Order: sequence, then C-alpha cells, then structure tokens
Amino acid sequence: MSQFDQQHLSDTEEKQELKPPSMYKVILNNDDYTPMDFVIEVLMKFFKMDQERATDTMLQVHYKGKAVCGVYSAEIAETKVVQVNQYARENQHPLLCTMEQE
Ligand code: TYC
Repeated sequence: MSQFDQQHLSDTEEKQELKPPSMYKVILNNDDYTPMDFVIEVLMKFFKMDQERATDTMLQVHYKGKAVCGVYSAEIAETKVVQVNQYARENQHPLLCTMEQE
C-alpha cells in the first residue's frame, strides 16, 4: 500500500491491516485403527518431519490422544487438513487431522 492510500484509511482500518495474521495449530488425532507406519508416513510427507521426529510425534498422538504437527497461517493450515484427511481416506484409514486457532 502506498503512503497516499494509507492517508485515506481510518485508524481502525489501518490497525487491522497491520495486525499479524492469526495462526493455526494443525493437529493429528488418535484413533484405534490407523497403522502407526501410515501416521509416520503422513508426518514425513505433509509436515516434512524426519523419521525420528515423525515417530516421536506419532507416539505422542498414540499415548496422549493428539499432537500439534505444525503452526501455519489459515490458508496453509486448511490445505494441510484437507490434504491429510483426503490421503487418509484414499488409503481407507480413519486418521483425522484438525486445526485450532493458536
Ligand atoms: N493408535 C493407532 C494404533 O494403535 C496409531 C495412531 C497414531 C493412530 C496416531 C492415529 O494420529 C494417530 N494403530
């Protein structure tokens, strides 16, 4: 936005534009059926984790019920949720990925 445009914004409009975007935690939820290896594969494929980190995160979900896989802007978080749930369904697993505002 140019300095000229900025002069025409109200204080509220100006503040809104300067606010950092809301961030969202992308969460993997436990279930009794999805194979552990598939969850590790998902964490490596969609969240760029190495094998060790993916294994730790999968075990955290398995024992505690859920884990945060990453924190992203709304658009990226929504895309991850859709991609993971779609990939799980394509492979006939009930794995559920969700998002929560940070
Ligand atoms: N609880 C699953 C099992 O025992 C493993 C699992 C881990 C499933 C993480 C989902 O997000 C999940 N096979």
